[in-house]
Amino acid sequence: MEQLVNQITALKEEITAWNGGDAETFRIKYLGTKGLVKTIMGEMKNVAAENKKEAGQLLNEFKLFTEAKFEDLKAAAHDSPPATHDAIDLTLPGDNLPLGSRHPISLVKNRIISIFQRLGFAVAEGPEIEDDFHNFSALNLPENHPARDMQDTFYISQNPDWLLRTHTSSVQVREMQKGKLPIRIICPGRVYRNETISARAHCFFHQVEGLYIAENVSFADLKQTLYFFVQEMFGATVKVRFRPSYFPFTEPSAEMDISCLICGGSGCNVCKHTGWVEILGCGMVHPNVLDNCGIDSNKYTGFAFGMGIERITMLKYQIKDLRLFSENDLRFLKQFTSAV
Ligand code: 2NL
Repeated sequence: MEQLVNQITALKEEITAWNGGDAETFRIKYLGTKGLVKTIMGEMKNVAAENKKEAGQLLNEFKLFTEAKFEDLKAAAHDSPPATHDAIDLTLPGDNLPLGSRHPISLVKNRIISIFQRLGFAVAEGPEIEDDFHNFSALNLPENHPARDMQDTFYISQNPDWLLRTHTSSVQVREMQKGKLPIRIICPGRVYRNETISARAHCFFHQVEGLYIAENVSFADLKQTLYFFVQEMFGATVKVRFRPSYFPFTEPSAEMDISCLICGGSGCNVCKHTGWVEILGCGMVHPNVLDNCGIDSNKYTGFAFGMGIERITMLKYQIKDLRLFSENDLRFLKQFTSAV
């Protein structure tokens, strides 16, 4: 055993100091079928039974050591120019490093953020793994509401109370619970819904929600804020309209349309010949939601809205298939090299 240890130590020193030639010469000498590694492996049969385990480990470690040295020699040969290489021309320009570009979702998200920041909205963020209260209960979604259904929500199997957030409203609930008023925030982030993937649906997407709570906040404030937003986002000539809608967390609720960017309102395929395209949902925060989050609904009112960033991006760039956003095809991504 002692002899084996000594032999291996000596061989390791020899290998570390190796300058006997190229990687192939090394391989033949140490790792070939008649190489020294094979030979020394043969020593196993002379090792006493009680030392076999230790010897086996030693030999194995030695083999790995030798193989690593072989890989190093190969890599070094690859990195260094052949001996006959001409002198390097230091006057040549360097290699260009390819520049990346921002993802279109990031570009549009940043644009949305900067528009709302000019109106005094701060950005708030929160966890993507949420509990039932922040994602559903606080938002006036009754226990048996279909949105809680397994079909829509990804639940975390470890704990039936945990789920992947289905909207960033949960971040706004957390802000409201802090109790610092007034609140004027937007919440960008990734959200998850259990949908079959297609050109129009994905199991995750990105959202920006907004919330403004203070005394005397009215629906007129909501309309003007969102009108300002679309003008900054899509241009001064864009028109808006509000249609009545329903969300459990707002009352009254509305959906906002903008005049079709493609045909300007005269009717085309994009707007399905209506002249209008839907871009977001909104409404006055339901008093139950304020109460659930510890805010006095007799004193305070607020408005809220939510939009899908993918949807805004598709409208802005006329992108027809949602899957392009998550496939990471450079031919697609390279088209967005400048800021929006
Ligand atoms: C949509 C519609 C909406 C909200 C989100 C909200 C949040 C709180 C309280 C009340 Cl904390 N409302 N958010 C309100 C109306 C619509 O989203 O279509 N999103 C993609």
